[in-house]
Amino acid sequence: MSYVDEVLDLLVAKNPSQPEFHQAAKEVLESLRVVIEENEEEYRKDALLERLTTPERVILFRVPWVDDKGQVQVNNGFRVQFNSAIGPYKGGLRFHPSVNLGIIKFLGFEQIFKNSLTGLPIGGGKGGSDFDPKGKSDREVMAFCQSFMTELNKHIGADTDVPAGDIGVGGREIGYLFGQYKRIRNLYEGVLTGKGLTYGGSLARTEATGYGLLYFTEEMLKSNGKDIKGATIAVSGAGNVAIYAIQKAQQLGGKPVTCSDSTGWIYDPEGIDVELLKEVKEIKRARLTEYAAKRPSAQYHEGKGVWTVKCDVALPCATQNELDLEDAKTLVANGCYAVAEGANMPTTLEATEYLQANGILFAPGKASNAGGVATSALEMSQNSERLSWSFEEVDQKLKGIMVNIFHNVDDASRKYGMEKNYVAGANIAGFQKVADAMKAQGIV
Ligand code: NDP
Ligand code: 2IT
Repeated sequence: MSYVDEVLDLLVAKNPSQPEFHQAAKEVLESLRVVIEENEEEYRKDALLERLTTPERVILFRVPWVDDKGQVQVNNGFRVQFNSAIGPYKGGLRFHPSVNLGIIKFLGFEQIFKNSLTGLPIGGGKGGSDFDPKGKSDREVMAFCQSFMTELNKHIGADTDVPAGDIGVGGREIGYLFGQYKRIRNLYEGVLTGKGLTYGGSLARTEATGYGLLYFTEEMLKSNGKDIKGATIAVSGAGNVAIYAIQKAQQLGGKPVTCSDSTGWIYDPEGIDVELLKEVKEIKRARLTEYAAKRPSAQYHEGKGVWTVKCDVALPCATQNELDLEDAKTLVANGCYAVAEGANMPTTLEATEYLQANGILFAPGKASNAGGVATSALEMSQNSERLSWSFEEVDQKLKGIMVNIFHNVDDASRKYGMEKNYVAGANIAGFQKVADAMKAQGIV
């Protein structure tokens, strides 16, 4: 049996009930087959793939907090410190009821390669909780964040592990988490990114994932003789990534016509009104029905459906496995020519294969959504030198990083004879730096 197959079998046996982790590992290891086969015996002897797929450390903890009625609530807390070969662990925190160890492991595993692709010195990690911030008062969110950090602070630090936001964790949560870290550790340091601008945050970090997605997409389209200008774009999600993807798409001359949340979706043929969307989602934390109520051109539908809208480019920006084989068939039938992932692993493996087999340009999240974590690393740099760069400076660096990632991914796919397979290109390009660093550091 090939080394890749051995490791995949072992991984499934050793990590039961973690389908998302299996999915992420399968996609990466399948891509790496060509690289591993060049030197299979050495990789096997060093157990490089077993080490790569086993987290360096997994921290599980209880998060007790008191709700507004005086009732004690208990949630699970997680931090997976996956790989520190190329830098301190770096990756977001997700607060969502669906969070479990398998979800955090899939996200932490993806983060290793994504962070490597940025070219910056950051290792891979991820964390979170099954806490649901929806419908909670500010005081409840603060109580939860303080309890979460009361445990997490023991395991993180500006040169050890630097968390940030993800689903359900935005500026409000990062503020409460930072305050509690500082209070307990008596340290004012860049232990979190995505901080507010008055206490060490970076300009353009809020916009970075969505903007970066569009910079990557623009470069990918350009290199394939297409243009974002004039393209009709279907976007899913209505959170941090989706909002700033829509904004940058409009700035580049594209026309995003959809967005969605966990209960329904909007089709707005005149183009999404970003200011209204921000007001509904960032300020009021309300449902998309409020967007439709204020926008005569918008149609609101319950449930799932953005991929049924005819589009040139699709940008899934909500959550994992939100674009399945049926959706992929609909997109192809409707003439869509590019799919770029803003979310982490939003496309199922079957859907990805179908899109690629039908000649759709497909950008995997670990490459196309790397702008968020890249700008987090820029926030770390600014914190270290105790300076703040201008919006334009950060944005220019972000753009340069995304354009570079596209070309590194494209070059890797060509080098291994898989031209335009950006999934393989991203996995191979991300792997190489991490594998070299792991080899150099011995058996640890
Ligand atoms: P947010 O919490 O800001 O937004 C998530 C959006 O997706 C919300 O509109 C949410 O709906 C919607 N959604 C629909 N279905 C689900 C579901 N089953 N689970 C969770 N959300 C759902 O998160 P982000 O925009 O930050 O993250 C979106 C995706 O992008 C995630 O996959 C994340 O891992 C990834 N990502 C985020 C980065 C960042 O910097 N924030 C960086 C790179 C990737 P509702 O409004 O009803 O909650
Ligand atoms: O998935 C991701 O890359 C993020 N949620 C951002 C991580 C970070 O450290 O900024």
